[in-house]
Amino acid sequence: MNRRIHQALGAALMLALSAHLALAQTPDPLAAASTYVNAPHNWQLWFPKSGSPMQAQIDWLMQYVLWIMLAVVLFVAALMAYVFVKFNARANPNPSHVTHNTFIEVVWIVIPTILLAIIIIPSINLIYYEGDTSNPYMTVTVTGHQWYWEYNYQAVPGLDYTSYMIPDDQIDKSKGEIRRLSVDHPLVLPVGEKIKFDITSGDVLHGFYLPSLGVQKYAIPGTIQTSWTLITQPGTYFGQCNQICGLDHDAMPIEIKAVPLADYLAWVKVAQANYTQNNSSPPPAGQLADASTP
Ligand SMILES: [Cu+2]
Repeated sequence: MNRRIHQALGAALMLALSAHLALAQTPDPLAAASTYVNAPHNWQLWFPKSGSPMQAQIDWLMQYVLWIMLAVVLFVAALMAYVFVKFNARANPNPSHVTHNTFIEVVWIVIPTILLAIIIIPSINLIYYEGDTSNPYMTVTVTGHQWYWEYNYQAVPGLDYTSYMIPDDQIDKSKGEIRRLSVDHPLVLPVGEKIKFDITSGDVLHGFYLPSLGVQKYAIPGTIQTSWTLITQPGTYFGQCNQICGLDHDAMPIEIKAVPLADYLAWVKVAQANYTQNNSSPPPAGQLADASTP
């Protein structure tokens, strides 16, 4: 008897507790994005830590070419040092009159050709990889304005909002905001999905530049440039407008909150209520991906 009462009491307590928790926790769909912050830091060298396969490949190619270049520079510097020491007028007063050496001439054509070939093959592969915007999960139209960004989620009716830098005197460091980088409404994207960007401008040239994701495209009035990304890890990523676009060019950073797909879909519902003018019910989750692309 006692045991039954205990069980019933325990069950009632658990029920009350879970109901209380459900009420107390209004889950923030963007919470996962604050677990990892990919931001530039003072005295940074090399590229930022890559957040997408494209940036990982760009970083790899940069270092691959860099080491080849270093080897060439060291080899040429050593040859020149050898010539300066061995064949200067004092050390070698009677110079040789040889003007041709077929073997050396073949070598200095063939070796640079091989070097160029081993650089150009991964370069062209990467160019094609960067240009392949086919079959995205979703497409966002990015429009540069003087001086803010506008994001339009093509597959979510009415989801179109602007993103302004938070002014220096309103930065709240306790919320993890970063001066000159954090914005009022970040671009929210799902991780692990291919995202296409249609990049354009409403006024002058801007640049949509996301260093840690390997995206850099000019935003040009009257035309659309495309790029894409696939963010591998939930987190906050930053970019900048990198075309001198006028007085407040420095005040149009890009902030991306990358979250798991389920959180992204939850955010879309919140965003539709807040960022769109028509508060109609959101489409089913399956329709949030591009319907237009095959
Ligand atoms: Cu700009």
